[in-house]
Amino acid sequence: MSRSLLVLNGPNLNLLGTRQPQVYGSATLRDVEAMCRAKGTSLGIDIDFRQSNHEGVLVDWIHEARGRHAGLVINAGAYTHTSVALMDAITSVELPVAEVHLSNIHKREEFRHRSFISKVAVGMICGFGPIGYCLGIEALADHLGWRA
Ligand code: CA2
Repeated sequence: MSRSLLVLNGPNLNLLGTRQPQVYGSATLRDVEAMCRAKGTSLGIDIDFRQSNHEGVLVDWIHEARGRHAGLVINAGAYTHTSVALMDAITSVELPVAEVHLSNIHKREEFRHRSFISKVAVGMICGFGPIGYCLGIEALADHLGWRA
């Protein structure tokens, strides 16, 4: 398997940097993508970075990741807290997953404390803003036994 990771973003993350900066910071999704690509380059990893507002599209992309990517970094947005479909898709492809959230979901409303993604992820990083994506890439690279 080539050194390639899929970085998936769920609903409303296309709005990053345009609203609610007190919660999600001022970086745009393009900024986050640039950070992920820089981290990938430094570790010799190809990064496929995507965002969709549609649950079924995210499910399709997870299915397509099998055989193309060695693992997934995912911020599923609000689907984190609701989507059995995303959880099942991750289980079905048998790829290691690093779950990422910009905000500390455990400091926030009760409904954000439950994550269906955490049940099938290797681990989860939350509360550190966009750097969390870079930490997720590094953590997966280590999990996969890749060395820079
Ligand atoms: O903290 C995170 O990364 C979240 O996954 C973000 C989701 C939220 O539903 C999760 O509970 C935690 C929301 C993403 C929405 O992003 C926006 C960004 C700017 C303006 C409006 C929404």
